Amino acid sequence: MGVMINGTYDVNDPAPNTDASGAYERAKSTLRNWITTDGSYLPQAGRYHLFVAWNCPWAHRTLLARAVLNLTEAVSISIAKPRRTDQGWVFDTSGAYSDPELSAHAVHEVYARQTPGYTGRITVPVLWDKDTEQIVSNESADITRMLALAFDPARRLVPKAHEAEIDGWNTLIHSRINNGVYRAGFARSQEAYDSAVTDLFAALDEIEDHLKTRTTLVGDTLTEADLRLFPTLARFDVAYHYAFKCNLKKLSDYPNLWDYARALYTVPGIAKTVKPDIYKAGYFSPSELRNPLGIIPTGPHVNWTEPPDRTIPPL
Ligand SMILES: N[C@@H](CCC(=O)N[C@@H](CS)C(=O)NCC(=O)O)C(=O)O
Repeated sequence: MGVMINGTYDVNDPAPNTDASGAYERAKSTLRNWITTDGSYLPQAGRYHLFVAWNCPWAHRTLLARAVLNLTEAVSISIAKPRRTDQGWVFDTSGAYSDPELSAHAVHEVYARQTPGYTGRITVPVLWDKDTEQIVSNESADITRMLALAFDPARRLVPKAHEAEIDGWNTLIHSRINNGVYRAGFARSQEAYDSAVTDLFAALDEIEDHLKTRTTLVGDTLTEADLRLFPTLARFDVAYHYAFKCNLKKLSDYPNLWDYARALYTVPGIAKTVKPDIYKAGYFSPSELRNPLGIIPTGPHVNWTEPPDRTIPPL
C-alpha cells in the first residue's frame, strides 16, 4: 500500500501511523466538499458515485445511509476487492469488483484526477462527482451526513430535534468504538493496546446499559448514530475479536447490544450490506505484524437472522 504525492502514486508507504508511545494515529481526510441544496454540488439523482469496499467500516456507514434512504438508484457504486495490494484498493476488469464508472484498475487512479494534484493516503470511501469529474469528499462522516441531509429533505436520519444528541453519540462511537478497535489492533506497544481495549469495552458496556431501556441509541427510532455504530458491531465477532485482539467479550455476549444489532439487520436495506466472509478475507489479509501467512479462520459463524426481541421501525 502506498501514498500519493502531488497526484503521483508511490507504492512505498513512508507514513508512520503510530506515535512515539506506540499508539495508532488515524490520518485526517483532506477532500471535504459538501453536497448542499444551495451550493455548487447539488443533490441530483445520478450525479454522484461512491467508491467503496465491503470490508471497510468507514465505507459501510455511507452504504448504510444510501441503503436505508433508498438511494441505491440515485447514487451508483464501485466496489474494490477486499484484499489490498501494493497498488492499494484495486478493481478487476469485469464482474462484481470492477469499476463501472471510470474503469479504473485501482482507487489511486480516481485520486490522481484531482486538480490540484492530491497528496495523501488513498482511502475509501470516495464520493465522486460525475459532472465535474472531481472527488467531492473522502470523509465518510461527511458523506453519510450529506446523504442524510441533502438527499432527504425530511432529515429522517438526523432530525433537527435530536441533532446534538446524535452528534454526541457519533463522537463517542467514533473515538472509542469505530476507531477504538483500530487503536487496539494497530497498537505497537502493550500500553497502547491495553488502554485502547479498556476504553473500547468500557464504551460497549455503557451502550449495553443504555440499550436495556431503549430500542435504539436516540429517540427509539433509527438515526445516523445507529448507522455509525453498526459497522463495528457487524465486524466484531468475525474480525475484531480475534484479528485485532478485542477479546474481553464478543458482541454476542452482550444481550442488549446483540439484540439491537440483529434488529438493525432487519431494517430494510441493511442485511444486503453485511458480508461476514468478506470481512474475514479483508481483516485476515497477509500482514507482517498481524497475520504473516494470510490464513483466514473458518469461524466463528454468527447467526444474524436469529429473530431479535426488539423492533426498529423502518424509516
Ligand atoms: N477518514 C476516512 C478514513 C477511511 C479509511 O481509513 N479507510 C481505510 C479502509 S477501512 C483505507 O482506505 N485505508 C487505506 C490507507 O490508509 O492507506 C473516512 O472515514 O472516510
